[in-house]
Amino acid sequence: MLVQVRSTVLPALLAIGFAATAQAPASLKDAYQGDFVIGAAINAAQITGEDVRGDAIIKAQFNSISPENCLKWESVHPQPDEYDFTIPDQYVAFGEKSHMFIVGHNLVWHNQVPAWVFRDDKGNLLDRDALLARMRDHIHTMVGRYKGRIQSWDVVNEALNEDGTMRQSLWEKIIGDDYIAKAFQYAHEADPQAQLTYNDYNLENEAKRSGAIALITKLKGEGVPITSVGLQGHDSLTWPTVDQMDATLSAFAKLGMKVAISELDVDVLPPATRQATADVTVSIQQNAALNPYVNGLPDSVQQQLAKRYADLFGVFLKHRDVVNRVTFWGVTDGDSWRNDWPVRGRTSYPLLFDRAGQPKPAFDAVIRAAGQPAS
Ligand code: 9MR
Repeated sequence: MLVQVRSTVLPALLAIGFAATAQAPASLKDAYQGDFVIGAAINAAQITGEDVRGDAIIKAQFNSISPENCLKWESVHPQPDEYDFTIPDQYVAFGEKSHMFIVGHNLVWHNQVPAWVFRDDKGNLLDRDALLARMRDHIHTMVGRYKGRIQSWDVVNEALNEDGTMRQSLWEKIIGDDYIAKAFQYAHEADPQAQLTYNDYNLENEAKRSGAIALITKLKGEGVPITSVGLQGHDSLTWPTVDQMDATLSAFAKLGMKVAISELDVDVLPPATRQATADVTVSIQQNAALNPYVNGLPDSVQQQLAKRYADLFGVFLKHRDVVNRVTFWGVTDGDSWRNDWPVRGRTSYPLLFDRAGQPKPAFDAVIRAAGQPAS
């Protein structure tokens, strides 16, 4: 057993140690100490300790965690009277043990929510009051259980369309636009100290960003306890531009919001959709042209990825008074949702650690970018 653990952990530690000798500081969390916390979304194998190599990287490199899937409604609350807190409790304990900033993701979303949530026992859609009661109960149960332990909740996820209008989800159709205000109120009642976030993708695009600005301005005007915006950051080598990022961070800062880069990854594969999206319902047929790097990432692309990450961190640093967290959506390339979305079974390279748990040139670039804010 000892031999097995040593042989799995040592390469990861050596990799990290190697970076340490190349330049100091050696960890992401140390490099950005005093700027913002650096997080990773972690999966069940990492939470339970099964992924020994992944856990070594998480503990060495990150001071914040997000739950990739285990706190979503369908996982934690699969039936009306059934909550399963087995993995979520371990998730929170994992973060506490390493004194991490712990994120809750998410409370109200149109995906990964069971169909029963919106229906009565005869299968009919609920009315506004009944759905509000169900939403309140879920939020109070979740936020109340981890009060003072989960520091920041993604309260509402992806409520806007690309043109900035409200998404016609069942939440919106049944309750009305004020489901968002209600969700934030319930979360605040359950833990008045928690940071409460509106989380979405593509807010760097002007139309959607304008919608978010209007939404937040309205919520703030009504005294709704929203503290921050989550920019998911499912980026590519070319989108969003540094200028779009810069303008987006300035715009939310102006509203008095803190900003979390909440789900960062950078896609290097050929785009499979015409417009950049993180809509998890999109699915495209696999073909070789869409999956060009099965046998490894060419050095030229590796360098582009490194440069891209350095540029993005330059903007985050420029806005470090506003950005309070940068969270990667996964630990190693092998863990990433990008291997199966929007095309199943591709070999994707969006993160800072490769499939063997080794730091990539992009890791060194992010470390080097620390302390050098863009002007
Ligand atoms: O990474 C998550 C993946 O494992 C799930 O299959 C997927 C299903 O909805 O959700 C992924 O995480 C999403 C996050 O919760 C919200 N923003 C988009 C993320 C990537 O799809």
